[in-house]
Amino acid sequence: MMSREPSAVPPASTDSCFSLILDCAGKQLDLGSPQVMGILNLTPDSFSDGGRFLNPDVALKHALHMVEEGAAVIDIGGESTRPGAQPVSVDEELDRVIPIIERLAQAIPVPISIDTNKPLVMREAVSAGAGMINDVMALRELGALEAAAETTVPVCLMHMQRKPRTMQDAPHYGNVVDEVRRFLRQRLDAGEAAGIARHNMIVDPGFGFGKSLEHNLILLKELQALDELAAPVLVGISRKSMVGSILGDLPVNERLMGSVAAAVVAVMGGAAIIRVHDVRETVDALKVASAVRSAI
Ligand code: 7PM
Repeated sequence: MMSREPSAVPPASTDSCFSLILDCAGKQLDLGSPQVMGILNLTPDSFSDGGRFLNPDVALKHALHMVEEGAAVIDIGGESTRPGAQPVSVDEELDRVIPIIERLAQAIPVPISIDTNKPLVMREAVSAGAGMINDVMALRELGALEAAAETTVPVCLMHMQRKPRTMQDAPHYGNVVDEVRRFLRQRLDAGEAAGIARHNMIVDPGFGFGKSLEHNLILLKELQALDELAAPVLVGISRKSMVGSILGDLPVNERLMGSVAAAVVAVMGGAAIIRVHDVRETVDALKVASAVRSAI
């Protein structure tokens, strides 16, 4: 057991390696046991006005539902960081997410995570009430390190080989675990140099981001190798193509069981936060995994 500042959970009662409670702009995220991050649905059917603006009532209802199901944090993104997504302008991203964050921050008791790589969106989202930054570019955009440091909220640094548009064109590694770990260590160091507290940084191997099925499987099998970074690990596998491929090219709406299985494997490998679409099912499965992990 490692105790890291700021600590409030007695080590004997915890499952994860982190007796750590993150302060997400006044709302707490307790990583003493594995937690679920619910993905706020921003698919076209939750948009009105020809698909440009999200209907805040639909978003609020979905977020409240996920909180009732046990989500400890809600992730919201303007879709610009999704693989293959059309890049959206900063103004469009702000128009999409800021009104939702303002509403959600008042309405839900758990922190809101903003999925963005744009410095201005980070700043505006935290001003609007977001309590965490989720950056699939790991703060590599110009000005992102400084913006994240100034917000003082926790940041998730994700590994991605190349850029979303080209990342799945024959991804290649010498040793995928070593290379992902080295990248994340370098981004933790860059974050710290920019003034982000070590205890406010989370790492994520970025399943599906510039990785073949074999790369994803090795990373999941060897997840424990990231413990060396002494940062909480976030894992996002929910409904991803790695699950579909393993199950004989199952379509995205039939990947629940496989996604839950992967979440359990990740928690047994030490993951602290699991990012998912299906909150209730994952919360139940993680309670079982966590109970097994903390058995003495
Ligand atoms: C299409 C393909 C749409 C893939 C959306 C995706 C992660 C993330 C995403 C992750 C963190 C998805 C992905 N994945 N942020 N954002 N970790 N930190 O399946 O694995 O949601 S987008």
